[in-house]
Amino acid sequence: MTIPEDHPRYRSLVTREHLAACARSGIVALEGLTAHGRGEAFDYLLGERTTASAAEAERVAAALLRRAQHPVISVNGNTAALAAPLLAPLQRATGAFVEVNLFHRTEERANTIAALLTQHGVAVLTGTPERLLPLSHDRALCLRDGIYSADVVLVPLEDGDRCEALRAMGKQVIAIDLNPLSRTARAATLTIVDELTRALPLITRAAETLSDEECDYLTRSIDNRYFLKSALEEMKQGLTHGLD
Ligand code: PTJ
Repeated sequence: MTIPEDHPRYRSLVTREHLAACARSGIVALEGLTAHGRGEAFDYLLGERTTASAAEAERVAAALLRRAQHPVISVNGNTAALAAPLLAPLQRATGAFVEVNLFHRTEERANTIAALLTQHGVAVLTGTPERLLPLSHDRALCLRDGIYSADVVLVPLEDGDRCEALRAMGKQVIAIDLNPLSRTARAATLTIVDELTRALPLITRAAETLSDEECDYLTRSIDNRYFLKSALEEMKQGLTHGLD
């Protein structure tokens, strides 16, 4: 259908149409549509904007990626559908590897997503995935030279057990998750409570502009609970004053 540009929820409706089309072409898992709906609900409470604490977290994320020896951006179906054009600039600014890692994994989906990313100028890691993470589902499958060897992993938008497994392996994990109460958000080294397509350009910009000294300073001690509490505080304000 054609969505009228003057509809008050134009951007949201266009995004939903796009995700539905990506579900039909196999990029997004059907379950990914419900995950998106949950994200939208939290974003409403944030006022659909980047809060000051999220902007701060985005600078810390940029610093972590810049300081990493082997940074990897893990991409799932929703991330590819929503943000494929935003990943190549982030990869250039941080030198991160990009690996496709899926919960609802089929080889066909993984290849379709890798092809989409490549079309958008992303250098996607290739190879034969091995069951290298201590998980009983297919997110365990990853590349030895990719996520398995990473010291810093950026995991946009996912469920929590892999984040916990990566942390247990001694890796630093940066999550982008609109739900500050999710397992991922709580287990990560650093959680950015912001919408993915707002967050990625801000991380890229910070990675391009931070000095080495600023990166050292920002990564010296990271208080994830502060970022989660700040996001919850913003959401409480959204609930309290939503009708003012
Ligand atoms: O592509 P696959 O097969 O790997 O599957 C990906 C999904 C997203 C289906 C899978 O990882 C999943 O089920 O995730 P969850 O457990 O629903 O977690 C997704 C989290 O991302 C939720 O906490 C949402 O609030 C949040 N979220 C959804 N959309 C966005 C978001 N956070 C930031 N930006 C968004 N656009």
